[in-house]
Amino acid sequence: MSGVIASNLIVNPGFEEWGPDGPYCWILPGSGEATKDTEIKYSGENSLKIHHDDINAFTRVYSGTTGGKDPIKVEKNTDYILSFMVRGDQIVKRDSKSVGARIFLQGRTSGSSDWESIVYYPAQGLDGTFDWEKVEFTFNTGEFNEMRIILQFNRCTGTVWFDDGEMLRHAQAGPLVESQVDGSMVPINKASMPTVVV
Ligand SMILES: [Ca+2]
Repeated sequence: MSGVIASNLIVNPGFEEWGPDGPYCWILPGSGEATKDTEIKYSGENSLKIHHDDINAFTRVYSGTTGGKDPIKVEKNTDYILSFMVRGDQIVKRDSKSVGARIFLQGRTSGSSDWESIVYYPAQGLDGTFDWEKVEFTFNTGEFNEMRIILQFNRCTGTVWFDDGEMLRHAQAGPLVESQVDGSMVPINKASMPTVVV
């Protein structure tokens, strides 16, 4: 597997695969209604649609990987780009503290059970009616090597759709390759560089 180039880290990123409990590798707790939409989608056959009639409803859709429980693995102190295509219809927030639609990213270090907030994007959330738009931001993983994405639709009425999620290692960091030192996945310019302890 040497020379592997980094690719999308999100499993089922376009909400194409669904099981009895929702989209494969996504978790759907909350009081809103999250469903598969086969008519309004950005690409493929399906999108994730969240609809609220109750302005107090909140929905948080959590990313996972195999089985929906494992976090997304990333490299520490590295830039990544996260994006989703998002569409909104008549989203009305309850008040100025309401989130509406936004992407919430959390991180933690392997072995820790506590997730910490990294980014809310956009901070003020999306509302109103808008056609498919790409919501994208770059973040640095810092000391975290595990990530969890939460698609939020909180304290608002209306409908939001998500499709085509993508989490990529930032291009400037170069592709990941297998280290000749210990077999881990590292940036290509560090692949053959042994760790020196002085
Ligand atoms: Ca799709």
